[in-house]
Amino acid sequence: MSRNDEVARRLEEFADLLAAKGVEYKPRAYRQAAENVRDYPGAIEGLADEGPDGVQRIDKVGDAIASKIVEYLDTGEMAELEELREEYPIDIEAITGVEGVGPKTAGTLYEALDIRDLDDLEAAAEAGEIREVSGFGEKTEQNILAGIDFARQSHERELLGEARPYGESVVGTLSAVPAVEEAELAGSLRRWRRTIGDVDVLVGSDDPGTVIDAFTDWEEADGVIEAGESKASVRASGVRVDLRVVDPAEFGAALQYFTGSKEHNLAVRNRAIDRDLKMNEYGIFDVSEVADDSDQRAGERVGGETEASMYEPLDLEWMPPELRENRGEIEAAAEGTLPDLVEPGDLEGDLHTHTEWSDGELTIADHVAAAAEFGHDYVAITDHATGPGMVGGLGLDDGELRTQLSEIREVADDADIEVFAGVEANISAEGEISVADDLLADLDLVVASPHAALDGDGTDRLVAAAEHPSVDVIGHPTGRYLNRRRGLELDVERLATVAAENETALEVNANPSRLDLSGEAVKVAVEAGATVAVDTDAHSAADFSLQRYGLHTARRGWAEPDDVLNAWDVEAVRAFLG
Ligand code: DGT
Ligand code: CA
Ligand code: CA
Ligand code: ZN
Repeated sequence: MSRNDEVARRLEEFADLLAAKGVEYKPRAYRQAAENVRDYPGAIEGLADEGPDGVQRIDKVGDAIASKIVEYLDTGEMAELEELREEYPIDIEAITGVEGVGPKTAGTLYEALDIRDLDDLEAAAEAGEIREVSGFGEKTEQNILAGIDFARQSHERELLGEARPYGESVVGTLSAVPAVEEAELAGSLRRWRRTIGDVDVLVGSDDPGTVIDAFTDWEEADGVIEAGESKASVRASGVRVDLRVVDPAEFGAALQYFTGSKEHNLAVRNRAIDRDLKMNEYGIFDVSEVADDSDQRAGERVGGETEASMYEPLDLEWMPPELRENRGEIEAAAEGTLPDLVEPGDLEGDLHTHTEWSDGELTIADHVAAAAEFGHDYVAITDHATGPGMVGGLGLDDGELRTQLSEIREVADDADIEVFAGVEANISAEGEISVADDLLADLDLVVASPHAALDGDGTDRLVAAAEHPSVDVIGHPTGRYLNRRRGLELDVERLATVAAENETALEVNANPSRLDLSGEAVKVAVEAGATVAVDTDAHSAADFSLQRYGLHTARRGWAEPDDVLNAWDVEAVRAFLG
């Protein structure tokens, strides 16, 4: 986390705690300052070198706030914030994550009922205590109760796309330490799960002390939670990072164990028990001759240096981490029928992207150049059409789309890569497409996405869209935003069957806030014969690199290169688009 983000977070907490206390106006000033600090393009510590006057060059940062920022950068604390935290010892970020509960309400509930966290809030709501507080009623209490589970999920689990860069950074740092023989991510991050409880890192080394020191000195760590002889945990930008250092001879066993999932490990371990083998984080052991197996390393060791050596004695092929969810991978590994998963290098293009014509950043020419620079052979320009869900004049009407189409053709003539002229049309609640049929027919590629009425069952409307002769891709099918909005419920199998019949692809939107379809849904879709498209929905040059999150999500859905439209070459894609 940049220091700008760090400062902004503290100012936001300041604002919330002031509001909890019932202070007026000031919270707003702190919040505006926080926003501008976060958006300030330079490093705030550079400004702070000149003292409070330097920091005040940021808009809406007055002298009081500027002094607190400088104080924080100098000492690591804001004394007044610490006082407020003592006065209101509440997890304000978690509590205000419940829909309808603002900081002021959180303050009132603390004063009246000593509610400090989500557990307290839930208990009080269940006991009917909240409705007794003045200003609250039974309805409010029910709403709070209904919102707690969702808030809990959002609060506790970090998005894959936020946690992964920290994980990679720490593995990079540790790999550079000479005492480190091997360093790898483990846990849900290695399995590319869409949300992450904590980051697990595993190192093989004969000198754990040196590794632990390097880890606790990692420059992105905000603080050390605990540090022992072979284990340590730090916090980086609100994410907990757990390190374990193991004997290099046992690295494979530990990697297998700590990659999980728990469900996968349980099923594999049962298979071991059936064969008189015992497996744990130290290895896999033949215990048929062992009477007392309280010693974890008892018996004859038959594997453990590499991960594959943990599976071999069980007659199992090595399984890519994305598959390890006990969803049939163990049976497939036993039968030798594991999928040949799509690989990062297989993707040749991106079929859902935005330019400045709607809400993207770049001109068409610059956007195409950025796609080529990223390494793509083709890119589709799919700016938003106007229609349901497009607020504030965001989308293009049919006339504007026609004008854009001719400009796309001009850019395409001079481009080094293939450019598909497209649109992202909206699917109405009734399943209609928000662009005229003759225009749709003139475009190379039509992405149709739901952007409004994103609750309830969406299968019928998406089926109708998939049957439209010009629609090529259903964009972010459920419309979910992880931790924020559940999106549509779908009968994926029915949708995928119709999509397969109509040569319509289903998107795996790679944006880490979406990852829509999910891995589970991809598995159902490809089994039903549908093709998926792993697209970034890029709005800037940097966004092209988000594709890997979609790719690994598709791998979690057992997708092979044939199942993925943009793993095909340009002629094959053109044929699919018809
Ligand atoms: P997370 O952190 O909630 O996103 O999910 P994981 O899968 O990273 O889980 P975590 O961090 O609690 O533990 C890392 C791995 O360690 C987990 O995937 C499997 C292994 N593990 C942890 N606890 C147990 C356990 O009680 N039994 C077994 N078989 N494996 C465990
Ligand atoms: Ca974990
Ligand atoms: Ca962990
Ligand atoms: Zn889009």
